[in-house]
Amino acid sequence: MELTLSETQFNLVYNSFSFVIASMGAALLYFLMVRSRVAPQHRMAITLSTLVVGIALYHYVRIFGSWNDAFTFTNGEYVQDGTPFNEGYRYVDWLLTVPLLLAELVIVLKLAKKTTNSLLVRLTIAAVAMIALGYPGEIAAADDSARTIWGIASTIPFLYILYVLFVELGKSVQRQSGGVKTLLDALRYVILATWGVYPIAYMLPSLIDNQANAEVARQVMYSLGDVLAKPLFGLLVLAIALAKSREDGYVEPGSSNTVAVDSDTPGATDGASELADA
Ligand code: RET
Repeated sequence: MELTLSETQFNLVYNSFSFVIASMGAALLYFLMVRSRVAPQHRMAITLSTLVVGIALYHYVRIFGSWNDAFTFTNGEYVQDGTPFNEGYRYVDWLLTVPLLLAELVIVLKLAKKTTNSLLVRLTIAAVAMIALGYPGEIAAADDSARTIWGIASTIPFLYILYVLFVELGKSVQRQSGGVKTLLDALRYVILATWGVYPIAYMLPSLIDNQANAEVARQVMYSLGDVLAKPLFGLLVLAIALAKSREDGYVEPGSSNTVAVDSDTPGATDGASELADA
């Protein structure tokens, strides 16, 4: 469908994509730099975070380019008369990154091998089904019932993923030690809050009459969702991996006080942590 956007509408999406590119790039560098602070047995989760933001960086560069190529600035407005904007980049990105994000969560838990494998297989299948079923609806017209049908089909594996994370994994999370347990709880709620943004953004073209507004809101919401679900999620996974490394007594090679005692450590007072950090 041909859209006409005001300068402000076009730029809102343009700047959101630019913001995502900067966030993914910064996260990529950061995850590479902090790697050695994590004990080798917990590094796999950081590797996955690094891959996720790297894959997203590439896709957002392509999304950004596709957005620019799709519009021409004529008479003070942006008219969509160029190469069609390719929504496919986003779905290919999710196809790769969503299973990796779920794998991060499972791997950082360090469960028995059999349980880990079973969770990885089931969550990957559900994630791939959720995204593959969502795509035909995403590219359907706003008033096409295909949008609703594919949306509902995609919600079934989505609910299954939430069931596994909140019901099945609940017991494993409760078994983790104090600080790690709090972080893992936070991580699951971050998933619930940020992943919930996607189906809402998907529904906007059917809910909002003004298609220009719907398109802008959808792109901005997907972009913010991706920053929260990838770099922010990666930072929480990093915090868990660091807490577990500390519990395992890991000290970064070549540093005297990298594993500083902090106020989360049982028995440490704030004063003690300041001394340890000094
Ligand atoms: C779709 C289609 C409509 C129904 C549902 C959807 C869910 C999408 C989700 C995407 C998550 C993406 C993430 C990306 C981060 O890297 C496909 C929009 C339920 C949950 C986490």
